[in-house]
Amino acid sequence: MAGLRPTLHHLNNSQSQRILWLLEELEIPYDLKLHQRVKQRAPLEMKETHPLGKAPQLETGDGRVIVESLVIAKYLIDTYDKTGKFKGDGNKNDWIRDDELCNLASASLGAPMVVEVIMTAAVKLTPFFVRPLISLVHRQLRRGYSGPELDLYFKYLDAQLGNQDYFMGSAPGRADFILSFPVDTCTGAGFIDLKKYPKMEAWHARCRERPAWKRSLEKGNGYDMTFNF
Ligand SMILES: N[C@@H](CCC(=O)N[C@@H](CS)C(=O)NCC(=O)O)C(=O)O
Repeated sequence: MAGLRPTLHHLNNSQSQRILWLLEELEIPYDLKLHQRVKQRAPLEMKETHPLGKAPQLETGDGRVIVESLVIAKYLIDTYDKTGKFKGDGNKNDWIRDDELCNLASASLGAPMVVEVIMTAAVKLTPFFVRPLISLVHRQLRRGYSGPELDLYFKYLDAQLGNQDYFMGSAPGRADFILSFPVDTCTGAGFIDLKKYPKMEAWHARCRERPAWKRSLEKGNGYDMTFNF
């Protein structure tokens, strides 16, 4: 299996950037198919490889197409990380912590983040004469739900880092790759101020300084998470 060359179907300004980053960290040969958003959505051609038509999609080289970022990241690390560099450095940095943080990133933190994404889009897309009303609803939702929830999860993540460089120890693990997307979204779109969470801010900067991250940006087709549409 490890001899087979995977292909990443990648979409600009999307969560598949974290899979591209992981592929660069693994330093394995892979093919990259770049897809470009059309009116913010994935192009129809992405349905040629998987009926959901979303990114990321990973073709394994033996004809299988894997979807869902958590599963793709697990497959890549299980298959290609032969030295265990990205599997956590032991003690409490084990698979339970990895799974907890990956699920927190996707399900728990994802919920208030999606509320912010939808309400931000709704405010921008509604005609100007109803915009004050939608803005009011957004502010109320932010005050009563998404704001406190995002703060809860970012505070928790800040504490989880402790004195570690990465969530899985001295090197990034699956949880770090997976968390990068909600953190990029929440900071890029201004849903949270990362300065309030100093360890998270340092972690974010540390991830962005990694040569593999920089290479992933060069190889991709854009990663603008500011939601300026
Ligand atoms: N749960 C999936 C989500 C896949 C997904 O929704 N991808 C977005 C990119 S962030 C997408 O393709 N959006 C374009 C569209 O739905 O048209 C995962 O973890 O990979």
